[in-house]
Amino acid sequence: MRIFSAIRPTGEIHIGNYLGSIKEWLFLQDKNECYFCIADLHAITTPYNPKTLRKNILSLASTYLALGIDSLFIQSEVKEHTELAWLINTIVPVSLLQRMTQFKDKSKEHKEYINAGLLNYPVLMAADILLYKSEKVPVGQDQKQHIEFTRDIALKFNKQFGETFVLPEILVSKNQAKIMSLKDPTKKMSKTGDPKACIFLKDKEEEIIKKIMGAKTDTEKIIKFDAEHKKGISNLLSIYSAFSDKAIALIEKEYKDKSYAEFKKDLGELLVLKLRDFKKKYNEYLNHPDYVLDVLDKGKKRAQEKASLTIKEVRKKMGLD
Ligand code: LTN
Repeated sequence: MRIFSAIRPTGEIHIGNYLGSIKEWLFLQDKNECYFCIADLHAITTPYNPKTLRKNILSLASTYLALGIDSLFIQSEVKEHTELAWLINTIVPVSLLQRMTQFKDKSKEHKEYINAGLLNYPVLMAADILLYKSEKVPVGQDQKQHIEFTRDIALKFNKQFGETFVLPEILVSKNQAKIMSLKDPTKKMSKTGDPKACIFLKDKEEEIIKKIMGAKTDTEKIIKFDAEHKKGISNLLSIYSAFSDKAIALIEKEYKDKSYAEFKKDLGELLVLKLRDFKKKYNEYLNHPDYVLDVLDKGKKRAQEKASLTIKEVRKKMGLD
């Protein structure tokens, strides 16, 4: 199967990102033709600092490599992405773009930064996906509308210019853990909220322990999964289970007569141990930028090979060649 996904190089990666998507990519990478992309052209549609963008890209690449993802490339280095985005722009109704949820949300969030790139964000995303004739796109539920948009555009193009694109499908993993904020377990863990509510992969060991010990739980003192009434402890159980590969029922049994404090202490130590290995590898990659650049260059060439074939086909169908 051909698979495409991307992540924007904005901010740090946290355990919610890791358990929610990256772990799944790792699994997919083994058995499929995968294209994983660092979406720098999407990152510049919201306010950002040009002085740190490149550093963020390399840091994100090092993070992925440390986690085992290596079918990696940088979006802006494969020019076919922008070319295809322009070409399909010409069949996209503006009203459709104006109705997209993310556009409306981001426009509210950055009132002074409502640029045409933000409006056209879904078009570039459709180009990312269609360029590789991707069949499946592993993303979070929040991206569902973008994938549906991509299908609609692919269908429209195929009708207008002849069968060209594969209609991609969203891939929602069954065993994907949705990790919630440690301070408000009704909300998703997020890199933009309270830093005490979020564990970043690069957090210091004492920070990890402190954040877990300070996580919100209920007053019942029973370690039991109940996503409705015991959201806090259920979230911690999910994290424990995902990092230990133990079933939640087994963990509940092991902690039957133990306190929340004991459970949190063990969870903190488990995370420290798991993330220690990651951080060691991450630092090695960060200290060897030549190696990282080489991986990205190979990724670029591999992506370009596929992308240029699609562009050729599209140009021909649209009468440009
Ligand atoms: N919009 C996505 C990132 C993204 C993407 C893509 C995901 C850019 N291009 C193509 C899947 C396929 C996000 O913010 N998570």
